[in-house]
Amino acid sequence: MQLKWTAVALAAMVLVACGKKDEPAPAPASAPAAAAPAAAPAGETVTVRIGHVGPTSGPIAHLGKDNELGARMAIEELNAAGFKIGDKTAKFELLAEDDAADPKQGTSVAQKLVDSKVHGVVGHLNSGTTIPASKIYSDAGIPQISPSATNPKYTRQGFKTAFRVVADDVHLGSTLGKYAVGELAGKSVAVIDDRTAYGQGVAEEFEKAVKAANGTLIGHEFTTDKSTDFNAILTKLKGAKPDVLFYGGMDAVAGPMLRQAKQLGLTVKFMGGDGICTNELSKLAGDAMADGQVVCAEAGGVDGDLKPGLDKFKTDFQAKYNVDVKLYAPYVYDAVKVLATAMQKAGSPEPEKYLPELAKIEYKGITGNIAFDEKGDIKNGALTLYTYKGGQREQLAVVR
Ligand code: ABU
Repeated sequence: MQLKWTAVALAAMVLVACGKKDEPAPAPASAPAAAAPAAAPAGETVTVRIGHVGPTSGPIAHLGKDNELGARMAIEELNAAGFKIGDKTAKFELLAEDDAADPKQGTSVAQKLVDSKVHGVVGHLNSGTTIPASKIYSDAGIPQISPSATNPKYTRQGFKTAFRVVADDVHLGSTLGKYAVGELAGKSVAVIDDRTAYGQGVAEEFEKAVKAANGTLIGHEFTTDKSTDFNAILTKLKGAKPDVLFYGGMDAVAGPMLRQAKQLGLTVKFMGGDGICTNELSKLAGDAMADGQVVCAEAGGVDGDLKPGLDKFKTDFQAKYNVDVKLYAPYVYDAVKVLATAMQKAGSPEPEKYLPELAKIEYKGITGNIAFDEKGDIKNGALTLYTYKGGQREQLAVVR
């Protein structure tokens, strides 16, 4: 059944998540000596090592650096606040690693973090690195929260240590597929994917939804996450006269693809998942992106009462690092705070002690209310649909 994307329907889909507010508790000003006979000596600290992994080199280094800054911001705040775990002041250390979006490098740096005895990991950014790395963290019993990897397999391996604070590709692909047919009148749809775990997965979910909505798939071509020349596949697809072209991949490839599509006269509606849904896309596409031509979805989002908190984070981030949030920095920031809060609840940063608290956390973050289902996926995850006007991302709707 086609989904009608009227304002009323969209509004009905927007849910205000209800979760218990569970901010990290501030450090107490002082503790009465009589009430804490077993307390550690005043000023005692506990070092907490948080690993972060993303591609800070290669074509999507801008996204890896965005994520890493989100982690730095959270850790600096926790340290400045004198965050307490048990009766000790926690000193958080960030161990930041670059996996270059490469699965082999991803497992190599995952093992390095395990060897460094990290207490928790936020990352990786890509599904193709997150999934193989998750076995290494699971074997070591180290909790991992991905702030951006959306392939469903990550949380479907039975690992008790794997968590995700964004929606997955089933949600992304199915929502975008319905939108393509229902709202963009995309009766004939073409698809390109980059053959990564993310690109292939989100494209497959998109195709399923298009077919379920009685759209017709008129072609599916392939590229890679490092390709720069798309003329052959775009020319082939142009001959089939699609209404909509969906790209499963990241913004670094989607931008040049949009340029080459325009040069070839292929001026179709262009769609993609969260990987293309950045402000960087308009820079990468140059003048090839017409207003309203591109529709994409971020795998999270807030509206209503929660929106000012996220907007403030983005303003503070810009002021602190002199760079705009690219995509998932707020989700990384929340993921670090979630780990810290679980440690505080357990009174210990040791993974085996705080993992049960993490599994049942209810945390009110800047990206919304965070609680996990039995697989480790965020409960009631949101998506935010965007288009671009004047080169700027413009929100269409938050949907669940
Ligand atoms: N979710 C888009 C980017 C990361 C990934 O899943 O590969």
